[in-house]
Amino acid sequence: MPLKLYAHPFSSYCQKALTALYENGTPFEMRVLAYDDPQIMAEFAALWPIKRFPVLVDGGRTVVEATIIIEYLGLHYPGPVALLPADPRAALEVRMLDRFFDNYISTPQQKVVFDSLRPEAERDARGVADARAMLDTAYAWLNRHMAEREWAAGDSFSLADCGAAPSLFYADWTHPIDPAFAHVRAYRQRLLARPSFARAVDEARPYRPLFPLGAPDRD
Ligand SMILES: N[C@@H](CCC(=O)N[C@@H](CS)C(=O)NCC(=O)O)C(=O)O
Repeated sequence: MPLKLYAHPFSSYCQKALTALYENGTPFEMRVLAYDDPQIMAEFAALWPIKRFPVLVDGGRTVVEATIIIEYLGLHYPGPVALLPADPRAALEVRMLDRFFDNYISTPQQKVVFDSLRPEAERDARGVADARAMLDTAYAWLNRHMAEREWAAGDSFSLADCGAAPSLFYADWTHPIDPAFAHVRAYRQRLLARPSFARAVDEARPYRPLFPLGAPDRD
C-alpha cells in the first residue's frame, strides 16, 4: 500500500514534508486537500480532527506534524539522503534549528497572513506588530548563525533545511528580509536552488494568486 500524503502544494508545512520526500525519491500518493471537495475533506478530518496539514498515512498508521513525518520517513523509508544525522549530538543541533524555523519564522509569518484574512474589525494589530518584530529578531539571529555556513545545522542538507526552505520563502514575501541580512538572503537563494525544494515551489506556482498579501513577481 503506497504512502499517502494529505497535503496542499501551496502550504509551507506541506512543502517541508514534500522536500524530504523528493530528497529521497520516496514514492507516495498525494491526496490534495481542496475545500470544495467534501469527500477528501471528510476523509482528512476523520484522520486528524485538528485539521492541520500535512498528514501522512502509512497503511493503518497516521503520522502528523511535518517534522515527525520527516523523522518517520527517515526511520521507516530511509533513502540515500539522511535528513537527521545518526550521531545524536548532531541530530540535536538539527532538531534545535528545525524548532527555530517553525516557532520563530513560520509561526509569526502565519500570524501576519492569517490576520490579513480576518474581517477588519477582528484584526489583531498588536499581535501582528509583535509577529513582525519577532521576524526581524529571528532574521538578525539567523544572519549571524549563517555567516559561515552553507546549511542550517552541520555540513549537509537536513531536516532543518527542509523546514527553513518554505519558512524563509514565505516569510520574505510577508515581511521582506532586509538586504542587511545578506547571509539569510543568500541561504534562502541556496534553498530555492535545491532541486527538491525547487520542485515543491514549481508545483505550487499555479496557486500563487491565493496568497492573501499578494505574491511578489519573483522566485
Ligand atoms: N505544526 C504543524 C503545522 C501545520 C500547519 O499549520 N499547516 C497549515 C498549512 S501550512 C494548515 O493546516 N492550515 C490550515 C488551517 O490553519 O486551518 C506542522 O508542523 O505540520
